[in-house]
Amino acid sequence: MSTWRALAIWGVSCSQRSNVQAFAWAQPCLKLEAIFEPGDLPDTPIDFCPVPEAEGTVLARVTAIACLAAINSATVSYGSENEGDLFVNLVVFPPGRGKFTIKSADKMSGHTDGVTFPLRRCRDPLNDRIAPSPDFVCLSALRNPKQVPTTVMPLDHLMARLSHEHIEELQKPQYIIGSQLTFRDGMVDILGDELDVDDAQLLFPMNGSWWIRFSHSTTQIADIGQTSAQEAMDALKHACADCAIAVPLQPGDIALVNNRIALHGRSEPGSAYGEQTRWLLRTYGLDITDVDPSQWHNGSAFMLYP
Ligand SMILES: O=C(O)CCC(=O)C(=O)O
Ligand SMILES: [Fe+2]
Repeated sequence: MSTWRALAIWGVSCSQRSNVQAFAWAQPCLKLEAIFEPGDLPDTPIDFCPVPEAEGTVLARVTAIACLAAINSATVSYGSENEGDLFVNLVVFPPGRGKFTIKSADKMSGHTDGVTFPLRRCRDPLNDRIAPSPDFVCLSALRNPKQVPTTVMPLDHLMARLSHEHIEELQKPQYIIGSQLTFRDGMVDILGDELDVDDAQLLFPMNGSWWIRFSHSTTQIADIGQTSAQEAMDALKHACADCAIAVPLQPGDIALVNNRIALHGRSEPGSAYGEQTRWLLRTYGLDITDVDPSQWHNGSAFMLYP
């Protein structure tokens, strides 16, 4: 039931922490089964915040932080999303919250989280303070009675379905990426406007491999005349549909989804909310070695800018 048992069953020599980290970094999604005891929990909340104080949510959070630390990731948030809370509830919202209600009950197509933020060790072209997107999306399952799966699309599987021409196109700065819904209001407060990325590249060669950033719902081509850019993005979307692996999380499981070498999404939770309905906690992991002091919110040890 411990992180260390989970590490031990990976079947590699785990005596060295760097081996563990390298192994973890090679996995599009690391599912740690029954890694914490969910215990007694209140009814499923109906908003991102706050996470209810209960033994089960404390164990979920402590375990998530420990698992991320084991792979050299700090547990972080962004001030522009849910007011910077380090952990948020991923739950279905009741009617009356507009787009948030609709999205909360719907499936999600493949995306990386924090998609308008630069990759680690890169900078936003217009604002040096913008921190990198997360390396890991950490999902701790508290309830999932209908076994609604999170979905993971490994980048190497996607690449195998793309032509050489598509791969070339996806590396060109010819896309526009818009902000994801959960960040929009906070970005307006902090930056004065939503953060969009013009001239965005989606696919990046990285140490002999590839990293990606993409969101089905917020990415478009910059120039509508560029059919080759559109075709490459369409091919990526088709590949996502073919490559989605279902990862149904059970209470007590934690998934560390690699936000560089995988896209993720989920199946449809449906409109039932509260009571004993699906409840995940989400936080983010990031190797903060190269994060500049200016990329933190003033005085915070975990909240990144914006
Ligand atoms: O609900 C899930 O399984 C994943 C949700 C997700 O990817 C998100 O909220 O960005
Ligand atoms: Fe996500």
